[in-house]
Amino acid sequence: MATTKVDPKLNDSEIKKKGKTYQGLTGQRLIDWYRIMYTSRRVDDREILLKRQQKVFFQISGAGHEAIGVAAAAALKTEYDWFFPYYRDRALCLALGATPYEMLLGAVGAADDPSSGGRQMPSHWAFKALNVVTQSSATGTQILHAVGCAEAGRYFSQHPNAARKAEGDYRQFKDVQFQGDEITYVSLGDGTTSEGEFWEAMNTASNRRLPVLFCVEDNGYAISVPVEVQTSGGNISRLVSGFPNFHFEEIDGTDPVVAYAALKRAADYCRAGHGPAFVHAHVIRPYSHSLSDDERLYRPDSERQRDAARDPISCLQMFLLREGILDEKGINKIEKEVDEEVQAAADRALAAPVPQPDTIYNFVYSPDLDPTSAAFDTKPAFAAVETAADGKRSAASQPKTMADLINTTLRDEMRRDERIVIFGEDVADASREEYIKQKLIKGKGGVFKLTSGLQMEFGSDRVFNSPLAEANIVGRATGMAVRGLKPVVEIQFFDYIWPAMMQLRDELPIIRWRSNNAFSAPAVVRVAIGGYLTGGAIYHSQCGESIFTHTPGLRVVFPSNALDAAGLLRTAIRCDDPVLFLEHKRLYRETYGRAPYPGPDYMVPFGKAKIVQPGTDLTVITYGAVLPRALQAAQKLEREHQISVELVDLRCLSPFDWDAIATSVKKTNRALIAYEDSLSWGYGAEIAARIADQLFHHLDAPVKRIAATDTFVAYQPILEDAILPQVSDLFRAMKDLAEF
Ligand SMILES: Cc1ncc(C[n+]2csc(CCOP(=O)(O)OP(=O)(O)O)c2C)c(N)n1
Ligand SMILES: [Mg+2]
Repeated sequence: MATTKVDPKLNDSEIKKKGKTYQGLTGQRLIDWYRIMYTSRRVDDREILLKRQQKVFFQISGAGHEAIGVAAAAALKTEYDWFFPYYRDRALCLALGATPYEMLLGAVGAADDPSSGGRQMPSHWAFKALNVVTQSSATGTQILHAVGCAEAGRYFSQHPNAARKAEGDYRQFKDVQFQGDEITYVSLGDGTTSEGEFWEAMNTASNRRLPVLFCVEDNGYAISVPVEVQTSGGNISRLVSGFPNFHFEEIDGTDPVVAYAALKRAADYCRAGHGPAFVHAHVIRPYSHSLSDDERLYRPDSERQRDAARDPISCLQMFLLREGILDEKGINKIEKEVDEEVQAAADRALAAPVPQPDTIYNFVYSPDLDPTSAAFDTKPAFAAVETAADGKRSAASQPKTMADLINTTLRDEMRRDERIVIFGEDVADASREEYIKQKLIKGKGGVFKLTSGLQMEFGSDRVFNSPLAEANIVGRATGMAVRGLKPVVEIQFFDYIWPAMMQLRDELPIIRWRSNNAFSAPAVVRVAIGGYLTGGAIYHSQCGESIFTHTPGLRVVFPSNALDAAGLLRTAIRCDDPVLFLEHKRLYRETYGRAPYPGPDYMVPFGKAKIVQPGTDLTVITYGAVLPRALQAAQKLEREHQISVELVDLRCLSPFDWDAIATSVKKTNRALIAYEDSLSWGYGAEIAARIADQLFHHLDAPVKRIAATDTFVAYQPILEDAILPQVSDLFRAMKDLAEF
C-alpha cells in the first residue's frame, strides 16, 4: 500500500520561505498535507459523480474533515498505533497510506475492495496492514472496541508470552503484534457522543488510564439535528471535562497546523502512559450528510456560506499562498496531478471484477478451524485426583455439578492459554485485592460463583470486574478479541443482555464477514439463562435463544448437563468463532446431569446432538432445562403406556444437528420439539418448519411443539408453573402425538 507521495521536484523551487516552520511543521509537510486533503475531497467528488451516474450505490463524504484527518495521521504512528476511525475519515486513511484506488474499489463494491470485498458501504474503512480496524455503520460501537484494543495492547506488554502462537486452537490463526507504548485512536461525530457506548468507553478509558485518543469531529450536525439539541449546553467538551486522568483539547479542526499541535500533545500524553486524551475538533460539513440527504431542507444558505468560509481545503490553499510556500502554479500542478490520479483510479476501479454471488457464505465463520470437526471430539479422561485453585487435592471421580465443571474448565483453560481474560459484573473474587492478600475474605467469584477462585489464582489483570454496563462488556471483549486475546466474558442474567444487543448483533459476530476475513473476534460470552427458579419472575427467568441463533456468525451453545457443559465450553474457548454460551441457572447445581471432571482436554464438537434415550415411537427434540423434564416424562410414558420415546438433546443450537434430527424422525415418523422459551417465533419454530419441509413424507403425524406460553414468566410459583412447560405438559404432548 503506497502512501500518497509529493513530487520531490517541488521542494526547492517552490518552497519560497525555506527554514520557516509552523508548530514544527515544514512548508514541505504542509504541501504534502494539502495534496492528501485535496485528494480526499476529489475522491469524494468523483464518488458523487459516479453515484449520479449510478455506477456506485452509496456515498458519504469526508468533506470538511480533511484537516483533522491528516493531522491525526501525522501525530500518530502508521502501522504501529491502532485506528478505529469513522466514515468521515477519508483523509486520515489516505494519510495513513490507503490509496484512492482502494477507496474507489469500495465505492464500486469490487471483489478486491480491501475494506470489505464489496460487503459494506463505502467509507467503512478497514485496512489490516495499517491497523485500521473494520467498522460498522452503527454510530458509537467502535468506541468500546477501541477501549478493548488498548486494553489488549497493555495486556500483551505485561504478558508477552501470551502473544506466542500455539497449535490446535484459535491461536494458530491469530497473529499478535503489540508495542509497549502504542496508542489507540478512535474518532466519532458530535451526534455520536449521545450514544451510551460513548460514555461507557470514556468511563473505562478514564478509570483504567488507557492510551486511547478520542477525537470528536464536531461538524455541528448529526444528519439534520444540530449540536445544541443533541448535547446539553451544545458543547461536549464541557460535559466530559470531569472525567479524571484525561488530557483535553478543544480546537479548530479545520486548521491542520492547530489540529496537529493539539493531537501531538494528546498523543504524547497517551504514549507516556498518563491516560487517555480527548480532542474536540470543530469542523464543518460542506456537503449534505450523505447523498441520501439534502441539507438545504434544514440549513439556510447563510449558515452554509459561513461554513464555506472555513473550508479546510481553501483555507490551507490560501495559507500556502499567503506564506509563499506555494504559488498558484504549484497549487495548480498538485491539483492537476491529483485529478489525474483520481480519474485513473476511478477508471481502474470501475473495471475491477465484482464479487461472485457464490462467495456470500465465505467467512461467516472461520475458514481455518471448524468446531464441528473431529478435532473437537475428544474422550473424557476422568482423573483420580483434582487440584483446586487453592492447591487442595480431592477425589475427582465424585460427580460434580455443572457449576463446578464450568469453573474447573475455565481454570484449566486459563492455565493452558495466557490469552484468556475473564471479566463481567461481579466475576472477580474481590476487586479490592488487598482483602484477598490479607486473607480477610473468601471472595465472591460471580453471583452464581462460576468464576470463584479464578482471580485468586490468575491475578486481577486476568479476572476482573467490569462496570455495570453490558455493552461495555461485549464491546471491550470484541476489541480485545480483534487483537488476539480470548475474552471469556459473563453476562450476569440473560434478561439483561439487551444493552449489549447492538454489540452482539451488529458487531461481534460480523467482524469477520464484513471485513472479508481481514479481522475476526472469537470471544466467548457466557450467559446465565432460564427459569424454573421459583421466584425468578420476569427479569430473572427469560430465554430468547432464537434471537441469537438468528444472527449469522455467532455460535450458540446450550448444554443440559455438567459433562456437556465442560466439553462445549472448552470447544467454545479454543475455537476461532464468537460463541454465545448459554448456561441454565436451574441446571447449575441440579442433581441431574452431574459428572466427574472429564480432564483438561475434553471437548464436545459443536452441532452434534446427543441421543439421551433411544426410542421407536416418537422423537422429542429438546435442550437445556427442558431436557431432564422431557426425560422424566418419557420414562413415565414408557412405564405407564409402553410408548418408546427417542430423546434428542441438541446441545448446540447454532449450528444444530440436522442429521441427528432427520435420522431419528425417519425412524419414529413423529416429532415433538420442546423448549422453554415462549412458543411463538421460538427456537422450535425453525426446527418444526425444517421437519415439515424436508421430512414431510416420513411423517405419520403433524409436527408438534411444546413451549412456554406467549407471556413473560411470572413470580408467583403457581403462575410460573402454568407458564413454563412442565413434566405433565410434556407427558401429555408426547402421549397425544404417539396416539395420533
Ligand atoms: C446507532 C445508529 N443510529 C442511527 C444511525 C443513522 N445515522 C447515521 S450517521 C448519523 C448521524 C451521525 O452524526 P455525527 O455523529 O454528528 O457524525 P457526522 O455524520 O455528523 O459526522 C445517524 C443518525 C446509525 N448509523 N447508527
Ligand atoms: Mg456531526
